[in-house]
Amino acid sequence: MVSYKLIHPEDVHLTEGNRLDDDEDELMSQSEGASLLPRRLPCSVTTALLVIGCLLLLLCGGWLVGTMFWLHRPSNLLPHKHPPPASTKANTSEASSLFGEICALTPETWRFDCYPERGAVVTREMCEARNCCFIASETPPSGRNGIPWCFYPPDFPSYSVKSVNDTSLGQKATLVKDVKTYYPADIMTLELDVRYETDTRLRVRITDPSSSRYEVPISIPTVSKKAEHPDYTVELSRDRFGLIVRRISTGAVLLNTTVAPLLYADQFLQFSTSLPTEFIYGLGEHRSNFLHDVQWNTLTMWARDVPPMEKTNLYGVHPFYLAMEKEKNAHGFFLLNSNAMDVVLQPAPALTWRTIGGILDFYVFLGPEPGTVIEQYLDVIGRPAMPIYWALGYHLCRWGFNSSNSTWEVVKRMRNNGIPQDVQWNDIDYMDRVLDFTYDQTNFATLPAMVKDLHAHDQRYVMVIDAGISSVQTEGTYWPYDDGLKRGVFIKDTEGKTLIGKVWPGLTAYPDFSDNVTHEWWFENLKRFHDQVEFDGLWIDMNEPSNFVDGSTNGCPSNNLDNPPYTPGVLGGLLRAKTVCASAPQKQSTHYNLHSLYGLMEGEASANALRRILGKRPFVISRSTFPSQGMYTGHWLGDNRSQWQDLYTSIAGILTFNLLGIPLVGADICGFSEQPQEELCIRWTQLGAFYPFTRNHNAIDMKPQDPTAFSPLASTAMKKALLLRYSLFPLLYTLFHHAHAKGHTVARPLIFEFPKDTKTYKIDKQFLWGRSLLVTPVLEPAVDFVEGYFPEGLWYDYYTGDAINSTGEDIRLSAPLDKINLHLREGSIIPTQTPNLTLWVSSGQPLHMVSALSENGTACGDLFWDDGESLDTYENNQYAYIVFSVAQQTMTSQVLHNHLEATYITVQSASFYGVKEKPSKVQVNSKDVTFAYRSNKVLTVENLGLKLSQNFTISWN
Ligand code: MIG
Repeated sequence: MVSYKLIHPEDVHLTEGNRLDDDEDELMSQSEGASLLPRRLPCSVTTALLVIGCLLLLLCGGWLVGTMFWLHRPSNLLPHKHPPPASTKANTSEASSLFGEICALTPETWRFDCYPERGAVVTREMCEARNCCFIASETPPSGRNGIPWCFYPPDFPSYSVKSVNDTSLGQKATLVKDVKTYYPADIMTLELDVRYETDTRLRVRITDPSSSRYEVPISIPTVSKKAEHPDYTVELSRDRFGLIVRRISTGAVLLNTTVAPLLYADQFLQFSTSLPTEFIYGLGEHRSNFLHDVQWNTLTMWARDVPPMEKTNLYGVHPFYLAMEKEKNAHGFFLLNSNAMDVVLQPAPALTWRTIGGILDFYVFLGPEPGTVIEQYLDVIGRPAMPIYWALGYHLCRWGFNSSNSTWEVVKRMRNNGIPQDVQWNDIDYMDRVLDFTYDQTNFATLPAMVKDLHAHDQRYVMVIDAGISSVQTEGTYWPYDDGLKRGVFIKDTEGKTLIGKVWPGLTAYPDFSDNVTHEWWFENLKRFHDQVEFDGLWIDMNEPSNFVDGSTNGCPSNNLDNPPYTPGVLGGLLRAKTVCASAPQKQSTHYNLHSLYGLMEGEASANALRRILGKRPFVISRSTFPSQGMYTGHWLGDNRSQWQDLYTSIAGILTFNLLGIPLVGADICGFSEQPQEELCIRWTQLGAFYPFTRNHNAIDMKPQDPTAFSPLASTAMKKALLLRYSLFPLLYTLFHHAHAKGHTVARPLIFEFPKDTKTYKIDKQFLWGRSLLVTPVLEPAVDFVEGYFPEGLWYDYYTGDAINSTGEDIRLSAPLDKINLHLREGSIIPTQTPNLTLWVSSGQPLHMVSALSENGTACGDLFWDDGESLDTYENNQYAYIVFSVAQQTMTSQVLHNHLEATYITVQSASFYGVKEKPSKVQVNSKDVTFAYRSNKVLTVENLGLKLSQNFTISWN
């Protein structure tokens, strides 16, 4: 009997308390021995070490850390000793009561749902027909989000391992089973392929060796050589197939799929794993806190047009999570699968992947820091594009400007008020009868002129393009449809007729972006429209794709794609809900498989078209997203509301998308639907000034909410926030460079910089830009203060240089209506710039260096600079890169790469926070200069006129 407790005998953690704060001190000291990462910024006491420290951090991003000191241990595929499986055919009452007792031994938190069908009130009969355990628990059978009443017994028929063979990358094994499950088309023989791709990356594929199945068509690295010193081991449980992946350095179990059976039927693929702790992040796109709730929380993935709400599938799909271990290491997990799926989190803690197609193809990333996990994930899916400079300016949009003149009016009001604005947008109301690639010749007659005027003011223009193409215009009057039809670019139904749905222009056809022919047609449409309106970037909306009718105007046929044996918990209950029929064939596969890739494929087509038309870095913002999207587009969080709650949840959304490789992300500032209060809009503009992508957007019929629409006091406060953002452009641009070059996050959760401090694990009311600028926004009405958490160490008020010496505590900060709190972490240097009304103008202005000295007087920072718009400047070496450091009372600037573009910039002033004593003299390049020293230990030197392209020193004593 007792042996049945051992459903997961390998995982010693399962029986222990899993809370991270248990034995914190002990864990701390254990992990510190093993880790090379200091708790503070790695600025060393001597200059030499300092430079190495800065270089390592900035150039290598921590890659070197962690790989050197672990001894190579041959990974093994150990046979596993398990209790013999009990009979599931309980013929006698004795046997069935035995079965009942076995079931009762499974703790509630470890029950893996055997009856996930929505709406089904599962009865004992239904459950036992599946050979599963039935125990009605106290909570009602809420199906998706409660303790399952019907769950797998430990001996549920599963695969066993028949043979294991070495391969050049690892091992292959055959998995077989002889009992079918309750879903049709069980695949009884599987191939398992374990690939030790790198020391920090494991890939596992489980496929059908007898026939090939759909695989996600994104390009991923191929590896030809097995990792030599993997940080992990892989063990195989043979009698009942399961995989256990451990981190060698700590023994932590990162993956243990023996906790529940593997199911692998044609349209039902499922496995579960224990999680080392309840600290789990990622799994977009969902509206939630940054830290996911593991209390029976099902997150369904299937691209869907719906205003964000909790616990529903939303616009994008990202089957990736980052998890923290007890030892405070991080790892990542990516299931490369695009079919509709449920991800079930339960308090064991454990996680179940339940997908209805494709194959099981997954990666484990060993980190061990949160940031390196993301780098490793982006090594697989692709790193984000370097944005064109003005992408980082202020964007103003609304649905319902209603005319080009009223759009233009707002632009002019912004200019007259001296409020920064780089980009003006239009929503669908610019179009003629909402037809893509047209504009309303009456109400938007002056659109081309407005765009010319924007360009004359170094401003840019972006307009929306929807996915659906009107299919009912008189033949010969609407080229996009006529020509698309000729070239066969539209998605067809199963009978080969163009599939017709309904969106804003009425009846529409949907371009099949999985076909290259469509990309060419898309390019030509954009080119033709660009000949009329010289737009600079694209907003691609409704690309889930969205449909006002379910499936098509003819519904969907009844077949196993439109009505699969199991449908994940998608909003609306059916795959066709508010989109096109799953059965629709597309060039590369069925819509069933490709649905959630629609936004990715349209994004790629759009970015490539812009490259060709403009010859510059493409700017595209997409609503629907999938892994790899960051290579082509940014994202906004969709149709939020003008509510304080939406202000708060936007932070989690932004942080999550930074983990998912789409750092160019923002929420609609001041809220999309509903009318924002002035106070909310001020606070939102302040927070929004720190979204990597900053756009104010508003729904039709709502009152104007641009910065000029409010009282002078309000618009002054908003202007102040935006000027602040513009002054930080050199820092933000540099952070995007690191995202592009190394896969770093831009808007960064505190846990990424302070993984040893468990108090940061839940924080989603504050965040960092990069490693050092802490943003603490006000998220509630009627307050003039805000509480923020300050990890242990010195922090400096960005505006004054006043120091806070935190022991790792919550600190109350003053936050009058016109202020957002910003703090600089000790040890950092950031480049800032005199702001102007556009980034183009700002970008020629002088720099101001702000250094926040650590306790021992050191700091480091860097700057990436190029012409802001040319393609592939980093790849083509057309950029400047400068590293700054402070040690022994000397700031040094070191030009590591020098491209002519940077020579026109000067460094005009430098401030040093935390200079303990008033210097007697200050020298710049060994010449005495005047300086100011304030009692709060801030040293400032001005009027420097230093060329950025030449090394310099500033020293004091
Ligand atoms: O069905 O284009 O999320 O930003 O303003 C609504 C009109 C279509 C949805 C987008 C929103 C945009 C709106 N669009």
